[in-house]
Amino acid sequence: MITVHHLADSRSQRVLWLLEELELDYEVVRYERDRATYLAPASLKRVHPLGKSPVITDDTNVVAETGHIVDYVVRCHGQGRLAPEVGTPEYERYQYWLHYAEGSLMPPLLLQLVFDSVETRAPLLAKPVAKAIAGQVKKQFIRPQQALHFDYLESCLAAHPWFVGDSFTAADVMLSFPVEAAAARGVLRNDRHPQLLAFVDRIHARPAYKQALSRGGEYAYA
Ligand SMILES: N[C@@H](CCC(=O)N[C@@H](CS)C(=O)NCC(=O)O)C(=O)O
Repeated sequence: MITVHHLADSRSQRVLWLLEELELDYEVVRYERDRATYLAPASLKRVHPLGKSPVITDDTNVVAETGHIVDYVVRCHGQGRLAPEVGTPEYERYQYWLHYAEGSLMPPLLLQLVFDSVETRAPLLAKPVAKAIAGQVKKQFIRPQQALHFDYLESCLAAHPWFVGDSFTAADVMLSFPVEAAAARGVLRNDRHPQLLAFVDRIHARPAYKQALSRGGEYAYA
């Protein structure tokens, strides 16, 4: 039996969704974030030393890191569903997206969160300097990098509804979190990213996505 160690408002929502898409049996153990630090509780370190979510257990296996979890679940329990056939060009594209989502796309979104908090949490006297530095980093690095990645993703959806092609795959589940976060934070624009915004609408309409929300409890991906 798979157990998902699910941190509130986190990437682990994707794993619940994947399990629902595959109609697998699983249990959810929910963890709340610390209100002040927004970090996971120490109890999550009893499952994996980093104490990050998602992490799943499957009998004696402890599987961490979203891309690895998605790949593991599809390989071990998918029975050929939600992934292209190994050895095909589609399979290579699928693998690319599984790595790209956390490896390349999340960092510019995370950097924005970090520099937003540099601005808001700076002590009063240091605020003007903190704002000036954060503003420069956002202007010169973070926003151009976000534009580079999200314009690229937009172009990838021009010919097909899903990232690997005409069929929905676990790569779409993997990319959902950064694309949803970008939509919620105003990084995506109606005039510039209509395909990505339509992708968000499409995934939200899937019955398995809605079922995963009811299994995971309250979820604010922004
Ligand atoms: N690249 C990792 C990131 C894991 C991660 O940072 N998870 C966040 C939740 S979105 C977390 O556990 N944050 C709480 C903490 O760091 O204490 C993955 O995709 O699994």
